[in-house]
Amino acid sequence: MQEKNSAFPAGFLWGASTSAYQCEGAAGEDGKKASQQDIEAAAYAERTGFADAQTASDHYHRFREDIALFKDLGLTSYRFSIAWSRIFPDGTGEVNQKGVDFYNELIDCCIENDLEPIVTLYHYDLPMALVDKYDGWINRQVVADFENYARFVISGFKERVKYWLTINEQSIIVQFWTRKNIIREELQDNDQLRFQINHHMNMAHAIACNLVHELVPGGKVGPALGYAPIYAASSKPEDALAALNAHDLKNAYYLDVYMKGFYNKAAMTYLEQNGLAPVIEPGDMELIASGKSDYIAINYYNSEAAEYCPPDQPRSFAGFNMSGKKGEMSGYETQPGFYRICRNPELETTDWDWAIDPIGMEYLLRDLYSRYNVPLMITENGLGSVDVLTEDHQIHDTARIDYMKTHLQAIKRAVDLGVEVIGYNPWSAIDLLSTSNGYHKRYGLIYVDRTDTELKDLARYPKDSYYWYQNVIASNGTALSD
Ligand code: BGP
Repeated sequence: MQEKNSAFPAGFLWGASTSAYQCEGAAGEDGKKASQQDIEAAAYAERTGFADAQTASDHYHRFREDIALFKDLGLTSYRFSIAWSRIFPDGTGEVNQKGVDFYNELIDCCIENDLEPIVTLYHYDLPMALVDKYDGWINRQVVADFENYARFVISGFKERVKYWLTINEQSIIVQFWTRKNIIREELQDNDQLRFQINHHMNMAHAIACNLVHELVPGGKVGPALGYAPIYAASSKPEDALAALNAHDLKNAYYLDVYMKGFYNKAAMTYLEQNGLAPVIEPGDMELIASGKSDYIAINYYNSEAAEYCPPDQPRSFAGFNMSGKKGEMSGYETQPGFYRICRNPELETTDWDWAIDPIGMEYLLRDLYSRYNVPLMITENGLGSVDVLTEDHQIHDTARIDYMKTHLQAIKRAVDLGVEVIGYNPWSAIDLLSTSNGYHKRYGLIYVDRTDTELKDLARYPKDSYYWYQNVIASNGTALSD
């Protein structure tokens, strides 16, 4: 239990998160060209009827109004991403000054309102021009083009941005690679490419770390990893081993690269034995080892469970629930002879079958701090739900409050045991385009009045969770023990 009236550490960053293509809109405006997510979201909208990224939450035009609401909420940080194709519409070459101006204004506005900007360099939205030119992240050329983009952005904003995040959720990109990238159909059966893309991202990550250290006075940089702690499905030793295998391939495979500069041995051996390992060229690992992360940022929504999987099973990657009806998960990741992810019967889930596990937050913070001993930051955490706007413009999102409260209490317990947690940036600051369910599935502390099919007036209405979080922040967390 949390100690009564115990405050969070001084300077703790009380924030909230968004990503560019999910909230900005203006997808083809002021010189910006399409990103692969603009194209992917349009195709998905066509198939499903969910919204696309063209207008999204119109943050591009309304960021001042949004930031004023963040200020009233009491936020002290705002995590957002930069759209590469707003800066370099073709991925490389000509800079789009209007795109640079937008982020200059956004960053200035954060600072004027006492919000620490936390900037993600890449959140799934590769310029489509680079996909057309050379298949995007599949091709090593992307690493040099990312360096050019990252150097430009980091140099430009270095005086005002101290906290940088490199690439959002490499682990999720591996699992859902055809949703997070546009991949030609004839390549989609080649699972090795998932890990090749990730290898290129590891190089890009290291380059970005080095650039921040070279260019930003006092700069801090880290990955933003999608992370689920993995429990054994039972106390059978073979399930415990399966959970360890799953941890190695789904978590340590990324974190060891970021924090130790090499690939987790057991995970890499499994990939090699199964023809999935990335091609590593001379010099790659030296580059990767040179990029040091100052902190680990974690996007945490749910924990997972793993069980023994016999070697004769067919391989599959993560399934998903598209319907928002409990129990309609399409499947679970199966790595033959290594592990199978399974439902954890001990935990309640969201309507999208994501296990709700506040203790998992405490578990992962403790575990990561013991393993890597660097400060930790939460850059996503939140509850996706169908929110209802009442006639008098209220949103009674009590389940979200409960979710955030229990997860923050878990963070505090980890802090009380000595874990250095420097910030909490829940997903999401405002309602925005879900990666899977348009505006049907909302996460925001602030409601955006639009639906998938109707833009309406895009007015902003604080939800009950906004006022609850405001109280938590004003008390520096002591209100969590009430
Ligand atoms: C994370 C992503 C976010 C966000 C969130 C919720 O994986 O970094 O971009 O969308 O998940 O996912 P969804 O929108 O599919 O519910």
